[in-house]
Amino acid sequence: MPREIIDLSPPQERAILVGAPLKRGTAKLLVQEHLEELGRLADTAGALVVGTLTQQVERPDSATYIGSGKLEELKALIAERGATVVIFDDELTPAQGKNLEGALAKRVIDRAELILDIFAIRARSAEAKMQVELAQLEYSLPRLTKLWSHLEKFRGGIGVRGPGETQLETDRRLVGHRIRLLKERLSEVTRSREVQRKQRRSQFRAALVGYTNAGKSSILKGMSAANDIFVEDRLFATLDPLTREVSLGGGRGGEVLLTDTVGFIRKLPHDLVASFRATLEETREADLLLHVIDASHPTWEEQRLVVDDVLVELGVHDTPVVHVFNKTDRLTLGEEQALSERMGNLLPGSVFVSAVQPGGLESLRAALLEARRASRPVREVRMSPGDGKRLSELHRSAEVLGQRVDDASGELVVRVRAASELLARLGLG
Ligand SMILES: Nc1nc2c(ncn2[C@@H]2O[C@H](COP(=O)(O)OP(=O)(O)OP(=O)(O)O)[C@@H](O)[C@H]2O)c(=O)[nH]1
Ligand SMILES: [Mg+2]
Repeated sequence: MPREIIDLSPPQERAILVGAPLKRGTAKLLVQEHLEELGRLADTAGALVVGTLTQQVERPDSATYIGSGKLEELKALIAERGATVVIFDDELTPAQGKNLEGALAKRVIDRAELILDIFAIRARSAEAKMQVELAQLEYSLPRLTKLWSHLEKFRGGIGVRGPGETQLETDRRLVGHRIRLLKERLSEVTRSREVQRKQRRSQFRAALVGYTNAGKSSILKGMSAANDIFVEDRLFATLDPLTREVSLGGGRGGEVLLTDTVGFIRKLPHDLVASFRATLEETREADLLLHVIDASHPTWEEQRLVVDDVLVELGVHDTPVVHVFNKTDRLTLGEEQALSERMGNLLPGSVFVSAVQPGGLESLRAALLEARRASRPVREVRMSPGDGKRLSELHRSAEVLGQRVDDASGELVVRVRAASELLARLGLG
């Protein structure tokens, strides 16, 4: 007799997406694209999208974000599609979230909350888990009353009094306590990471940054020929930074360190950016940023600006950037030519690659080799032969290509490829 299969997985959430951009903003032009991306986020979080609703608002209603007519429409749509959750593309205030939940009798979340959810589901390392929890707590702090109204519903029952102000205060204190604890633990992790980083200080470092799903991990995989790198056609496949040594060819010392990082997205919650700061420290210390762009994406230009904004928020806007247009295999030859001509003026130095085509990363290799040469010029420095301290520092932190004694002066002449800052620090610049 066939055994009965019991499905223990929780029922899938059925989501309705709401996009309500401001009439005077530019987001209204891209509302469909933004909802499509929100749909991908919902899918990544495990929900099924059963409907969408849009409205252009003059300014958000302070109580319910959308107007009362739209709210009725939303109610009807929820009933018709059997929705279990409503997801707003725009940021809701704690009060709006609470009011909407009251009016719709369904869970209501916004884009930021959805992104936090996804990070929570996908975090693997202890560090990423702590960072996500910290961001979630920071996000929930001003919304604690809302959480409580949930719990009240669960408790149900007539005559059960809601938590008074005292309970709320206790909660705030507990959350505050946990936040402090997480911050302390995270700063310990940061310290040990710093030690690791110092050990690799001498090498040229490039960091892959960019919009989620642009192909950062695929590029690291292609460049390092590693097969343990996780690539997936979902948003936020990567949360933890991963650094690999990549050989560029071109002889001895042709290696650079390449770091893969978490992707960015529109309206990335500030709490998340703040708590991932430690992870993104790798980005901050890089000699070069490789800004990876999905050239085949219809809104790549907007994505590029989003990434630029986050980089400014992280304080890394002074690091040199090479724009890497990826997925060119999805463009026609004509499209690729037109793009490269346009970028020749707009973003000189851009490279055009495909992470999945054989040989598709050669132009990036060349650009890296060039950037490395430029930032680590070969120089001859002179010192006294007895200056063991500086000589050993050069061997440790730079690449010594040769050394000889100058017959005339008796000085030691060292040919070295080194960062100018290092030579300056040693008084050899
Ligand atoms: N056609 C094509 N697909 C690519 C290329 N590069 C990456 N992809 C695909 O794009 C999807 C995302 O690639 P990832 O390398 O995971 O992207 P990522 O930037 O690391 O994404 P996150 O870690 O989510 O931020 C995967 O399905 C890849 O196979 C490319 O050059 N051409
Ligand atoms: Mg990735």
